[in-house]
Amino acid sequence: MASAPPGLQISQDGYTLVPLTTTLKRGKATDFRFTVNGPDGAPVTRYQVKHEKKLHFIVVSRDLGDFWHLHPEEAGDGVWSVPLTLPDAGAYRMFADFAPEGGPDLTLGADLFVPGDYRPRPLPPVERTAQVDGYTVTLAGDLTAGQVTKLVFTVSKDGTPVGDLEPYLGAKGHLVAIRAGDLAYLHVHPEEDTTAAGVTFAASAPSGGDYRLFLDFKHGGTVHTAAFTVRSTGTAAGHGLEDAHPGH
Ligand SMILES: [Cu+2]
Repeated sequence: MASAPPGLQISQDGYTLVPLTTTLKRGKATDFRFTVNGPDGAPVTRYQVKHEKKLHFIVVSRDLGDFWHLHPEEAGDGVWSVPLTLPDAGAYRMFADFAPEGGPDLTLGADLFVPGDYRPRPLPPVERTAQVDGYTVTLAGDLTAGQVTKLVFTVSKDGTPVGDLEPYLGAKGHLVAIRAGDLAYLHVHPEEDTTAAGVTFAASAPSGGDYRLFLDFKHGGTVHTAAFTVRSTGTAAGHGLEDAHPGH
């Protein structure tokens, strides 16, 4: 059996994600804590550094309308701690993206909940351009099921390409891609750019269907996040998702 895409499991290869709480109060700043327990059952304390950090912590609302990319601090004894405020009621997915020392690259996922009246938002339509904080970000390239493809993002402001993006996590940008419907987490790798104006990634979609892409880039000392809905072509996993989106 082919292995599942990352992010769908709370436990894999002997490593288990253990949130110390999974229910948060709406709008309340929380010291969110979790451990990754290893094959011996104890919290992992030694990690490899990937993209300048030992652990990348992503939270999305399950409707993919909200996204956070945070870097928790080690509070000691393998306990990770991060300030987290979830503004709306609903269901959320947390991801821990890491590699234990001597262990595999893993992305484990767990659900979080905020009680209250919940109105899920529809996935935004497929678009090549996104606006964020006064920047316009344009996407070139496509996702194709079962193939590695290049995605190139160009950032501009007031109609002029931004040529002086600042390094963020060891590259000119950081990309997280998540499949709509089950929140599978794609492995995406930054590529060395041959052109100054673009930020390039190599991505591989496990199936056809819709994905939400979150590009973090740094400019003016601030990290900005541009989000795109992208439809992957092809049917590597055989879903026939085209029929599930009448009107698109
Ligand atoms: Cu990170």
